[in-house]
Amino acid sequence: MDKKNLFPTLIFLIIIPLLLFACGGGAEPGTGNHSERQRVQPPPFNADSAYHFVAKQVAFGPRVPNTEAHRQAGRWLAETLGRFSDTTYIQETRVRAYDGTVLNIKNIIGVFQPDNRRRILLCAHWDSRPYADYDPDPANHYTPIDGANDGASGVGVLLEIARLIHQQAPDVGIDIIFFDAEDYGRHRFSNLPDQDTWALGSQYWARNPHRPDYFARFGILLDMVGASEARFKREGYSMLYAPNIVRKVWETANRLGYGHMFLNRDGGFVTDDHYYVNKIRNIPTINIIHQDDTTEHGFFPQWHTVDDNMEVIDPFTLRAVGETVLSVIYSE
Ligand code: AHN
Ligand code: ZN
Repeated sequence: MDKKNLFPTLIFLIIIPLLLFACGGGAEPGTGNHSERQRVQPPPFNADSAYHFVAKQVAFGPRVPNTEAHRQAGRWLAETLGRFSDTTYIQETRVRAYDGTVLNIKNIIGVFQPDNRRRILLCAHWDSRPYADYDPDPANHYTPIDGANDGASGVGVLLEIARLIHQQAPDVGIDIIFFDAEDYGRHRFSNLPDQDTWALGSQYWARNPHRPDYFARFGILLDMVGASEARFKREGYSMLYAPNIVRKVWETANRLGYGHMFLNRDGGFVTDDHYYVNKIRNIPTINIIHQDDTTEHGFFPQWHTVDDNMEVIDPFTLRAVGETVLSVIYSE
């Protein structure tokens, strides 16, 4: 074989593998466009660990402000989050509830990588409702609830995320806030006005952040993220204030195989902690919240009843939400 005939062959031998390599690198199976690709593979979310964190909170009894169970649960949450985070803040204050009751409350804040200027806020409420005012039995209308799903589920998922980012740090700084007194809103059968009666802990934090110049690129609130058959629709205020974050999170869930739970449908507007984080602190924050239009109140069937207990909790739902949030923070 003479040199002239060998040249085109050599070109092909060199160029073809190069082309294949270049294409292969850009088309890994299961990944989407560049903006949503993983920077680092997130650690595996342990649904049993998250479930245990939910059960542990519920075991203290209803976490209603000014009760012993609330004090004990608050102490345990501060200790547990404090074991995982670099810095912990306990923000203690008194707020006035809609009925005039003065509540001793505690926002519990865990900071990871305090010197990182790129930050993501993750939050949930840790208190439980003082009344089961949607219970089918009127005898329970003033009974405090376990709030296994309404409250403890979001905190459980975030404690598991805290445990994991402590082991393997993502590229961004994370702030985890457990807000108090979200669920002391006006009783269904009260004649008092309802304006701003919910989310008292986040209203306080939004006006008095743990660091005066606090800012995050975006925030994610988890509320009622543990019931079996949970369905998450695009919540109204989330779409109003942070539509691109909703899109990012829903696309991530879909890519992970949870498209049947994160529906591409609009839900209602829910006055929840994220509303005040958006409105007062101007941090674009979404709410991942179980909405169900077959119930009269629009939430999961046991909402604000004495049946919102551990029986409602399904580790599969905790995992779907936990994996999705983890994937979002490790791709940031
Ligand atoms: C209202 O019903 C106005 N807000 C519901 C927010 C909430 C209660 N989240 C959990 N419990
Ligand atoms: Zn509630």
